Amino acid sequence: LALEHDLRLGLERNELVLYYQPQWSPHSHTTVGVEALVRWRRGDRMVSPAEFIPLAEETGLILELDDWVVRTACAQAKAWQEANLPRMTVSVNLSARQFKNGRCIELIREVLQQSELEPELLKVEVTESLVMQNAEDALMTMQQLRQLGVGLSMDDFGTGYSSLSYLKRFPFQQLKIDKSFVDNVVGDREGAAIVQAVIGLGKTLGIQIVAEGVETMAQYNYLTLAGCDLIQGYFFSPPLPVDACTTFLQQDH
Ligand code: G
Ligand code: G
Ligand code: NA
Ligand code: MN
Repeated sequence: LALEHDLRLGLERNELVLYYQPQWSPHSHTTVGVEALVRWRRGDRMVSPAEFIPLAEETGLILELDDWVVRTACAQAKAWQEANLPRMTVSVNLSARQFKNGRCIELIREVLQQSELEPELLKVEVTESLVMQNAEDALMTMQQLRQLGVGLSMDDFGTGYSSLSYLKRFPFQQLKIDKSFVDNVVGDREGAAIVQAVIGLGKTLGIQIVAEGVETMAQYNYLTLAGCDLIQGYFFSPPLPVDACTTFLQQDH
């Protein structure tokens, strides 16, 4: 396959880049974290991971790709710290494949050691559907990550089929309300009620709540008033190339 061949070469030729999307705390009025999102600079085009992650997963290239993502994100977080920026977490997305076979444990242990990043500053985002594929294995991997001191975030919350009891059973410190719910908080009573219930649940269980895909002032105001802990989305900032993100973080405090 041409695309597979190109992606393999792309990895070797350093054509992959990480963008970073700031996460804003309305409470402290600072950026307290970033999510690393991979892009592929293919010729003069920026290719979205939606186009190549599925292929990478089919072919096994995802292991190398995730490896690169974790190393790059941790090194960058460490560099920001050494540049005396405020403490900031960095979140990475891991594929199901990396997560299920527990391979990510060794990878993350090694990368934390090499980068000398405090484990607490790394968060691993896991989707609901991934957890559901094999709950027992996923739980074991999560417990091992927690033992390393790494944070766990449930991504795309509300889009899968997980029961609410999973929130209690799995050691998540953070839950990300999917954009599809954020889209409906303004002017939709039921949409607003769902989001408020999730925020309330987070408070009760001691889980930090992040709203994803916040695009408008009205959404921002609503979510902030409802007690949402962190805001992520175009309203605050799109995912940024590393230099633009550094500038953003310097101006932000
Ligand atoms: O940034 P964007 O909206 O284009 O991302 C599209 C999808 O790709 C999202 O579901 C996101 O979670 C996923 N994604 C982004 N970066 C990574 C990555 O580094 N690894 C994996 N496995 N998925 C990623
Ligand atoms: O699946 P995951 O939640 O990791 O992916 C987040 C995706 O959402 C990324 O591809 C990112 O580029 C995108 N994104 C981030 N903020 C916004 C936003 O405000 N609006 C839209 N439409 N997409 C966003
Ligand atoms: Na994510
Ligand atoms: Mn998400």
